Amino acid sequence: MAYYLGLDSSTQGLCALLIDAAGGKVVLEAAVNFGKDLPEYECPQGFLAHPDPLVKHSDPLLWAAALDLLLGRLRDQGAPLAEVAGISGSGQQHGTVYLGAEFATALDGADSLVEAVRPCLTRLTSPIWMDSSTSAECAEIEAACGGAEAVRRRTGSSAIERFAGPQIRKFAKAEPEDYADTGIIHLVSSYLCSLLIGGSAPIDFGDGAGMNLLDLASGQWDGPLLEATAPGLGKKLPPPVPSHRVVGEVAPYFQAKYGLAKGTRVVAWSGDNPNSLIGVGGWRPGTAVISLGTSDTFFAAMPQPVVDPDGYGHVFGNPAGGFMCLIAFKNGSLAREAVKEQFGLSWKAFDVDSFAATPAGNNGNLMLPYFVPEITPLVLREGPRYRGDQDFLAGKTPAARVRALVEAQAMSMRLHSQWIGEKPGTVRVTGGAAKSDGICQVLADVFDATVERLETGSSAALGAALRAAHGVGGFAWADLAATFCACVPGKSIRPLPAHVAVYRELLPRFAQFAREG
Ligand code: XUL
Repeated sequence: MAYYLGLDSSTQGLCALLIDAAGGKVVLEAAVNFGKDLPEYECPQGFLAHPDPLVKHSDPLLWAAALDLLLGRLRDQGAPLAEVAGISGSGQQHGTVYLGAEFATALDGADSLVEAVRPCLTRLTSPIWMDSSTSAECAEIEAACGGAEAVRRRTGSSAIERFAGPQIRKFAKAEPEDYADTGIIHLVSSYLCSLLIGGSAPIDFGDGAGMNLLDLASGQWDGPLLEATAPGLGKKLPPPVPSHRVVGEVAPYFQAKYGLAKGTRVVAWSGDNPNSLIGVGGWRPGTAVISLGTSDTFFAAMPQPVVDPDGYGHVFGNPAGGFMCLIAFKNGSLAREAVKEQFGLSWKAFDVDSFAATPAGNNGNLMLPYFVPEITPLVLREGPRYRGDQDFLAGKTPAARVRALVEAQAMSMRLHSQWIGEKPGTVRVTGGAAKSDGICQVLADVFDATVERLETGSSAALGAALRAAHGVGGFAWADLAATFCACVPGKSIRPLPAHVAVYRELLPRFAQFAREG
């Protein structure tokens, strides 16, 4: 029997999912929570405390410790590790790890991953995707490379605070000696992949595109951007490779300690969003994915790397080939919870009753739900804005406020995803709020697309396991998606033509309000 293992190192933990690809079954799952299981690293929510709220770093040793702990748990649970044929993984995007050149052989003869990595670190902490402290560096990089649009055209994104390039520049400027001592800079994904193969692993196109350094057209590091970012950077980055590439075999360390078989192949790791695209079955254009979480995200496979003229969306490599877009909205569950709390509503009152009590289009009552500063569109002055009748403005109609919020979230996603060119025929919705029929009906009507719902809780880990099965076992994407990413039967929601017409008319008015907002 050949099993495939997917690992997912997210902001707050590391989890594993083992599949039997031929049998079409998830065999087992296991997880480590950074705060609960490894409190000594002082990252209860996945990052270290820092007096500047814009700075968010984590401890790269924590991620190494978690890998040892998780594999130990799998072994102790009796997971058939000796029968694993292939492994791949997922890492939170954009985080960087700074190491000396000796990292490539650090695992030889080591007793633990932490002890192997510790002497190699040239920077003790790793900036992660939540860091937004590099606005100056973004401006410098854009100025040196012909402006935001030029950077966008080449890399798929404007220079973005959390992306690896601006973060590397900040380090090179602030600590030039430590930067000079740095022989290899890894992403979280390629760092953990390196540990598994006992060498320095390449960076895949999926995660590499989140660095402001990869030329999307050629799949190579972009010379002028490397130069604008930091001195000698080209020599410190691992080579970029397609995401399906087998990059090595598990190191003897993992054979001796956890019983993985010699010859177990490792497929390049990728970022959590590219992995999730695969894990929810969105590998080919036509199906978009909306993940309703703390932040909401919209992502979809794209045949061509078109870029967002407004600069909010990102283009990453699609692990199944081609490209994917990703658009993130900060006011997701955060805003839904704020409205629920404001009116003391139960989830039933929010999710069900509010939609029954109000019509599609909400009698023209509109909201811009900026409970926290928004990134898409960029709105720094927080606080929701309202437009509508007296009772609505006075907050006397809680159901209308709920509908206004959900319609605003859906219309904003529709407006800010139009640049990808293709209107999806199907939208797959995941995350906590996907259980609400009311929210899903609004999404179906605003997008004029069938909404399908998925049960997968760990889409990134599943995506990684499916990528291992594809890259090592040769399983076809269509077969893997049909088996592992089927939508929940009887839970799909079709658009209602009368509602579709209402939103078609409302959308320009909402767009105008958002522009004035
Ligand atoms: C995407 C992003 C996050 C991280 C962490 O650009 O910053 O989704 O990948 O999940």
